[in-house]
Amino acid sequence: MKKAIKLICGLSLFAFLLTSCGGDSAKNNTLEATKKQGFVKCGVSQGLPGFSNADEAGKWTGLDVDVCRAVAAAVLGDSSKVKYTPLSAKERFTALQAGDIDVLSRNTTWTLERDAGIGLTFVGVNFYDGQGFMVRKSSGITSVNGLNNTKVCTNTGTTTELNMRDFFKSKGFKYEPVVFEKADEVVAAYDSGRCDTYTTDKSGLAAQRTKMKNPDEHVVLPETISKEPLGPVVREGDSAWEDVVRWSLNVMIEAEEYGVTSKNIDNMMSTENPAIQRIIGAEGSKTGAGLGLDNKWSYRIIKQVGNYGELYEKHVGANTPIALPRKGSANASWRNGGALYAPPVR
Ligand SMILES: N[C@@H](CCC(=O)N[C@@H](CS)C(=O)NCC(=O)O)C(=O)O
Repeated sequence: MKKAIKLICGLSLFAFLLTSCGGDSAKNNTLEATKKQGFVKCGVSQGLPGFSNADEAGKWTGLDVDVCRAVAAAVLGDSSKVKYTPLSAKERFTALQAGDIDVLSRNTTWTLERDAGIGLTFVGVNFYDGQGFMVRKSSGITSVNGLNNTKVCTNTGTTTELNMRDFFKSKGFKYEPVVFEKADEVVAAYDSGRCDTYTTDKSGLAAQRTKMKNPDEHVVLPETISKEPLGPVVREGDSAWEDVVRWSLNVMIEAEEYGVTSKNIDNMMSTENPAIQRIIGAEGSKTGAGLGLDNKWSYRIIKQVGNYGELYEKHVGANTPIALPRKGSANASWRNGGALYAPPVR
């Protein structure tokens, strides 16, 4: 009798596992689900120029947007096959956990707790950043050491909020946090004078400054108080999808390192250099097999989206309103003294 009960329990547990796994198959096999649905479900910000921002016609552009475009080019053959979901900082992780999006590419800092503690996985870094403070020039503040007894505007659900606490505590400074969920509310509050300072990632400060009434009236203080490696995130436990997103990013970084651009890739098809042959998916290269893709996945990314350097210049480089200097920063290639370093495509 006991044996029979055990058997029944065992069988029903097995059946339960089968059905519950089956029910979640779209979330566990995102690559196949994406091929079927025909678009990449991409979580972006609610509007951060240079990173993820929609124009009046609803067209999304930016360095973070291009990660999703690259995945779409690799998996679906067309970088435009992306459905964008704008998310606040607070909403972003639950949207990914719930399967509302399959890639979160939204100025998100890679931290231990986020990577190891909430069922998510960071696949790399597409922008090395750090937290800073903006003040009105008229305040006369020229360093973070002048921030005692200030009102500080920032976003909730961010590393910014946590670093802000650590910073003021470590300095022994008094401050009053003024916190909002939506970034536009933070900008509006600071711009209208409700706060003495606005703190976020330095890239975010440069981007949000473009939305202010008089951008020239503000200055970003020189100090950087934290490390904010920003990168794309996927759900934990779906390694096929994780690999596709990771290598879509890596190949854009490698392409720059080997001088392959969206403009010259077609002329490079006859190259004799084996490393370049692999990066561009030239005849005989087999990089797609392990990813569950064809061997032209990387060609399409570089041709349709571009290499990392092209994207950087287009979205946040010196000739854009964001104007984030790359030279001398961690975002320079490791060959030029930066931290940008992709594992080899081979
Ligand atoms: N990198 C930080 C901060 C990210 C963050 O949400 N920053 C705000 C301020 S720049 C933002 O993205 N705003 C744009 C938006 O919410 O649309 C994090 O991952 O927590």
